[in-house]
Amino acid sequence: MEDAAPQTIHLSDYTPPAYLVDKVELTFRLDPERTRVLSRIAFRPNPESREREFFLHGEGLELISSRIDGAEVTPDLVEGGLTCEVPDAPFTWEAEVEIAPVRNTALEGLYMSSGMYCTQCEAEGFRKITYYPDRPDVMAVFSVRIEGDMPVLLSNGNPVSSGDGFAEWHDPWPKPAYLFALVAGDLVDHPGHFTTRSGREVALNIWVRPGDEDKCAFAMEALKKSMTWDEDVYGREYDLDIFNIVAVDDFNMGAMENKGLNIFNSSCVLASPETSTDANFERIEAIIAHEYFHNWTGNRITCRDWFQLCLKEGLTVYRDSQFTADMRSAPVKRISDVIALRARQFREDNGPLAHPVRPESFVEINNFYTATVYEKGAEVIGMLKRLVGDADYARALDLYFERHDGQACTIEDWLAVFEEVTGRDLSQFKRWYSQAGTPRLKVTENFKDGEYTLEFEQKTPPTPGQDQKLPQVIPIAVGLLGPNGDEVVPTTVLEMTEARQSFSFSGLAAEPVPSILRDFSAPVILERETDNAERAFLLAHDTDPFNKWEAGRALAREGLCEMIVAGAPPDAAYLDAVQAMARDDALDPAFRALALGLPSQDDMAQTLHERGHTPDPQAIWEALETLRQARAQHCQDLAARLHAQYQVTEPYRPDAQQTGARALANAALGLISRLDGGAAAQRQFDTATNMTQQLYALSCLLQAGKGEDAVARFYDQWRHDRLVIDKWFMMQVLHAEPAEAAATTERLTRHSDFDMKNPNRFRATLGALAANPAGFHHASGAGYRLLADWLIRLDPVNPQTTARMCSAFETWKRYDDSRQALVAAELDRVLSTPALSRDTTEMLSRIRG
Ligand code: 0A1
Ligand code: ZN
Repeated sequence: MEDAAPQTIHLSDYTPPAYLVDKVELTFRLDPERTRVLSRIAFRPNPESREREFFLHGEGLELISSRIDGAEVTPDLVEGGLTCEVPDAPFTWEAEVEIAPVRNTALEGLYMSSGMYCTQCEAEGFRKITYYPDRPDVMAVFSVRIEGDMPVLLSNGNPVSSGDGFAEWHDPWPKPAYLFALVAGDLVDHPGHFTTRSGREVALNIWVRPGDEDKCAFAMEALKKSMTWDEDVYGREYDLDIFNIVAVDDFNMGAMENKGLNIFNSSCVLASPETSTDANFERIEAIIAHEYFHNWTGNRITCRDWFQLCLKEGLTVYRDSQFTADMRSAPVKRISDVIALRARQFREDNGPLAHPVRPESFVEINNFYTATVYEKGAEVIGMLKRLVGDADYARALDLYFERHDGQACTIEDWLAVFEEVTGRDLSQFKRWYSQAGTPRLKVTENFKDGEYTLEFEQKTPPTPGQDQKLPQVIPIAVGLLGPNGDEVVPTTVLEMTEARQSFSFSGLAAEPVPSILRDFSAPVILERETDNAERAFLLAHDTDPFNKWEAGRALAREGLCEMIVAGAPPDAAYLDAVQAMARDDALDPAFRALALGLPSQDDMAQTLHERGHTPDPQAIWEALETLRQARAQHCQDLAARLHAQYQVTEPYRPDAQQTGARALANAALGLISRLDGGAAAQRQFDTATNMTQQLYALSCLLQAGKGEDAVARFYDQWRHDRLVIDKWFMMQVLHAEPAEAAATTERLTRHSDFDMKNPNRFRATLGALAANPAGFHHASGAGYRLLADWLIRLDPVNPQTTARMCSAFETWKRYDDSRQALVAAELDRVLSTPALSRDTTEMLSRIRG
């Protein structure tokens, strides 16, 4: 049945399900072209609902037969599913359907990847497997039988029995259909074991394609650390006898938390020093933890409806960031998270795709797995914890798990446990969930007779569908420094609730320097009149690592603005300050590497736009190049010293200490390569013993225009490794000069290894073009045209990945008239494509405005 006009779904229209499910039994007879799915489902009328229509979701299914209580029935096939007359009492529904996994290129439902069967059911993929009430508030116990001539047959829960060509699984924990999973293939196992603190013995397995088994050890250790951490910090134990992880090559997202059977994009699980960078290792550790933590925040307690997505995602991101902070360096994690938040979430929140952490309507839910739901959702939890304190946060979580285990919940349920534990009224705090847009926090200060006053004013700009914003609760962590750099007032959390509000500190001997929004205590844009002398002072003296880094970042940003807007030369204050910081061996190398980073091109475009300028992508790129060159000259001796001093001589470990040292040595190599024509980078490339060194050297060589030989050698060395070849595609596009970027990308799409059906490869190529702003926004419009061509090509194959890629265009209204006209024409061209998917249509219509 084909879709009619796409419907908008509203949170306010929620009604409970008409029927509940007690038990689901599924049998799969696997076949690439004709998989048979037999379902036997025990339904009963929901006493909480007066609705009596029996509707089951279903998409792309061929219905072979159906029965109610054993008697054949003929349901009405309707848009998106079927309806049927049913008894007014509990009954058993049985159906047999046929699907074709091998033709499923959208990678939702049951599909094939590199010869194996796998599933992706979140958010609404189960309806592509069989007819079912595919909504998260219908939770049921599943038993699954898989028949197929594959050596490994996996599903959720615990194994029941298996034999030649079949396996049976039973999951005792009621779950919504989006957590269903099935995997069948020729897989090998990297086994492990964990004993929970109450003594449950859990078999752990990471299943991969033969040949990848030597790349699982790191993920296995990360899994064990996650299991221990969740017991220690949240008191949460694992609840089955087995925990399986499977790596698949074709996957739209990073990974999926299916109950007892997590499915991972192979890029988020496979790791070895030779093929993975330190950043890859860190990401794998975080994603393993994230999916594992979902077992409680997402699976045992799930979402009532998809508007509540942040209930599981914001909380689980918050939990995985706490985990990473504990395993590695908390300041480095915080700074990295804020860099990512500003790059992705602030960009989203200040453009046409802005939406609340809990959206109020959607056309396609897959379009709402966003930085706002995930990352801002996590920030909101961090603010809540800061406001109520660690002890009450822990008590509220205990109550949440105790009260809501086995339920499908809402943000109201979540906030209620905090209100109950703390006695606070969180109705104003709740605006963080309903108001979109990044609040601007303006600060002015006054010092008189030993009293220092900070006056704050908050304003959130209008966002699509929300013109007026009310004041939000903003926790502002502040410390004060005396003129000699000593901290005279340690970190205090000011709780701002009004549109305008003042806070005073008395008994001060001299006018202090404020360190505001320490640890980035709220996701806001701070606006304060200050100067470079004060920024340099904070960079030197602030005891808060986040604000120390932030001061350096602000110095760089201001200097770049002057260069771009007024043609100023690189700022000497910045060059001196960054050198002093980089030279300071008492500071963590990872922190120094971060502080040597510069604002991205997109950051600068965002900043200039905020300040009323029309950003010129070419001018931004040139200013960054000039500043990098000036820094290289300014820090020439230091760079050579750091590159030598921070070489790691011990055997490779992807831990925080070695990662920090390699990051600083690589940052130094970046400086050196600006002056030596790539000689040092070539040496590092030739002698590298790990991917962190090799890939960084490659990027320096590309940057220096000396990459040709290294690019060819890299390909020859790694042509057999899909994940490394993704890096090869990406590097060439990311480092292409602005005028060349579209042509380079286009050339790579003609390479025999380019495969648009593989989301990783598509992102490594076309996604990298969008991540090369000067190239993508080149005045010729070639970047826009190329991306639009590929959106049109990919959409019928994989709407979800196409739709995600559309966000490349979300900033188009920042730019000049000529670029806007070019983008508008491309957006219209894609939008007018016949049979464009609901996913892509929604994204582009919102972006077009
Ligand atoms: N829940 C997963 C991410 C995920 C979301 C949607 C997907 O398909 C639309 C797939 C995976 C997580 O948060 O890790
Ligand atoms: Zn998640």
